[in-house]
Amino acid sequence: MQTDVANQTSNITVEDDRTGLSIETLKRAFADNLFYIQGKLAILANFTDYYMALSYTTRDRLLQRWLQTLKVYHEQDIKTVYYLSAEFLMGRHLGNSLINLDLYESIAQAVKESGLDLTEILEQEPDPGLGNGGLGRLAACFLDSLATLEIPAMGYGIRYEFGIFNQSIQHGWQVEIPDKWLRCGNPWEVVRYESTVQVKFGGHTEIYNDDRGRPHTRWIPSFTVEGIPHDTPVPGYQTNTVNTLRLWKAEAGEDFNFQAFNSGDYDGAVATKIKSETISKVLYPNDNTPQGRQLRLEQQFFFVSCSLQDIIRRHLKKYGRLDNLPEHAAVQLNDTHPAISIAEMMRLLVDEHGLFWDEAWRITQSTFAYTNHTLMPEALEKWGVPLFESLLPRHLEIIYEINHRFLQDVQTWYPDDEELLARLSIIEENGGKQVRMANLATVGSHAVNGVAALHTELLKQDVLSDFYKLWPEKFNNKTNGVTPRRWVLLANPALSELISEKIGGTWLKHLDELRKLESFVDDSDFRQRWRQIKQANKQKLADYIMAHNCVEVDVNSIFDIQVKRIHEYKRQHLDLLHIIALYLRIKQNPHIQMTPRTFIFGGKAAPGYFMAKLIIKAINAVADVVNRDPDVHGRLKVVFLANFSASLGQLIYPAADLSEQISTAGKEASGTGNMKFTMNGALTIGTLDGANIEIREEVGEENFFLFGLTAAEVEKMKTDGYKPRDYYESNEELRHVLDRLAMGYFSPGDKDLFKPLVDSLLNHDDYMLLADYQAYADCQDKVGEAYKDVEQWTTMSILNVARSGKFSSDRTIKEYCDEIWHVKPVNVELEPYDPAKA
Ligand code: 4GP
Repeated sequence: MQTDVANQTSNITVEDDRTGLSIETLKRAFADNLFYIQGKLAILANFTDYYMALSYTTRDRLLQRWLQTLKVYHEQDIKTVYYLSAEFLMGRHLGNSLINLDLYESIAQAVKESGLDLTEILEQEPDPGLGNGGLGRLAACFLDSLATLEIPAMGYGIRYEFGIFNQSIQHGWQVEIPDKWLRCGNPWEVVRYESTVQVKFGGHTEIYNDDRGRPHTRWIPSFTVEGIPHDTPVPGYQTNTVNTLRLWKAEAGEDFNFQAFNSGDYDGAVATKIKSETISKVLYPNDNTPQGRQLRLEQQFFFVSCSLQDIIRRHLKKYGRLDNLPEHAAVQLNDTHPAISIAEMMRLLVDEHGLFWDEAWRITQSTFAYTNHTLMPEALEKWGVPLFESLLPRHLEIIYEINHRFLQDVQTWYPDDEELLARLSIIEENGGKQVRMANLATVGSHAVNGVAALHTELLKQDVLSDFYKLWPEKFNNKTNGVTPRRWVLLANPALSELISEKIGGTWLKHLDELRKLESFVDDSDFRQRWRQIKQANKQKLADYIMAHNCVEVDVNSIFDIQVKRIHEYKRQHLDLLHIIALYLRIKQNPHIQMTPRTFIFGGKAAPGYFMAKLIIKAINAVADVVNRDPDVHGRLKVVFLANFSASLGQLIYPAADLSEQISTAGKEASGTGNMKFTMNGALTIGTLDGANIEIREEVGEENFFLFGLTAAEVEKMKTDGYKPRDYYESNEELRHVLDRLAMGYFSPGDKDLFKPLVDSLLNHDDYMLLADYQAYADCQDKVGEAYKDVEQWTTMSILNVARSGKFSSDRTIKEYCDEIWHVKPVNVELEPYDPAKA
């Protein structure tokens, strides 16, 4: 099936009107695509048709760069980054592609001249939610930066048919609805059937002798699944480079079994097909918590095996040998989800390509690197040995062999330290044998990194401390970043325009240049426009809230926002305790002065996470009471925005005055929402956790609202015996707040509804809300005061943006390139269209 590009040439060239950029050509292409691709007459077309036609128009322009990029990569001697991730939360493609191709203005004009409005068309695109939260979105920001920096790179993942569920709020509760994002087709993917791969599962292994009588092991699987690549172009910003995101769809080798069909067994005839397709059916909706289900391990192995086979196939085609793989491929493991790669690479090299173990191990270790994204012990992935054995029998053998050799080395370095061996072992022996994926990833990689300075330190001191002692040189920090193209230029066009007017447009590729804004901080015209832009962004969000929540909010109030996954460690309920306290202050003293606030929440809870779902219900219950109480008199509003997503984020971040980053110190690995808020001029109220620490260092402590225990204090308090009830007893306001919640004040008709929440805080409070409560409330009072000084607030907002340059994912990616991957940019020149060849 495969065609060899190098040996076949044709004289086919593309037409100018599929690549031309003039308004006239764009209009014609748009109309043509509506007619010929979408099959619609303009008078009968709906917005989805327009969206599709415009996407194809844009994709044609992308394809020219994409194919040219592939050609250059094919011809040149390069090293490529392969980013393996079970999640890619890409966000909508159309707007981003237009921005990166520098086509936004022309397309907007072409669409306008066609009698339509671009922003309305952009809203039609389903947001591809192939990720849960921070980890998946980071992968998407990284792909944007890799392409922008002209680094040869490929993302590898799973083409889930159903992404993260759509969240609707019914009677205050989260209800999950399947996300049928592919229902209307996906104009951004190209299916590459010719590169289909076979993935084996189950069965057993056996020893056989080769022609020369040497023994080898082979794997006899019990079933095989096909992986079909679906490629999406990933354009860089203002560059010709368009990289590829390759997502694998699982299919059965044979669609149905004719024998079974003919004998009337219709279910049996399609059983294999259903079993195979289930593998890429749906994303597990858990963030920061693994779900130890067989299907999840099947998903992980499926995309890993597809991707590694693909990498090896292409490498062999180009170089004909494997010893030089590390010189041409750097594979990054995005958390432990793809960690089975270490064993699969060994299997492919040893069993399928006949390399000796030591050589295969050298290649594996020098090719792979591993990023850890969480310190929470319960989030470290482990798989039961029996499950492993039944699904991946050969991999279990290989893991035992890796472990055996590794522990032998450790024994020579640290003789007679049984406990050390037990901690380092890839196999956990206590309470049912388990494979520890973080240990496998660490042993099999040449670099291990955390995602913010504190997180990396804690990895070294705590979670992976034994490995750090063995190999200090393996460990390094790569503080996360976010792409300013999506999160500022696309999300906040008015602010971007103002910035470019003042300092030129190059900041979008060199975010440190934002520092130049500091020289305008006293310019009153600039300051006024800064405020007007924020105000207009707040109005847009207010309109959205009115349309979706039927709540009227005051754009002159502080927009105090917490959007992220709902998790106890992120402490949305700390925010809520404070809101209840403010409300009770008003009830006690109806004339109390208070800076008006609009508290806005958004985020999904894992469907099986009871406490997180109860927190959502509690926010909505408090909102119901507060928003309806006439005594409040415009001082407080509480809003829970349903179905938080990348696209909703683009509306929310630019409208924020205050960014809530209030996790228990030591629990949030980095955070990336914190960076998006900062870049859009919100001030942060936050703890010394994750990247907050570095944000505060950059923007200056006077421009950041800090509160709370440090990670070391949290640990110390825990070891000394933390008693949350003491805080309850000694703090009157806190006591009232908790009592009201527990008594059913916010849940008439079900007075015990929030008791589990209160009980958990009083009896365990694993995330130290009560210990941090007063510091948080005091800090919030300072925020309220600060907001009254409009001029001072404006200065702080400008300085936050001006000093946010470090948090561009371009900076992060440059560090990965220089310190882990050792890759260089590759320039892609477009070949000019030659009408004579047409
Ligand atoms: C997240 C971390 O919780 C967050 O702090 C970090 O910014 C993000 O990864 C990207 O590094 N982890 C997950 C997860 O999303 O599922 O473990």
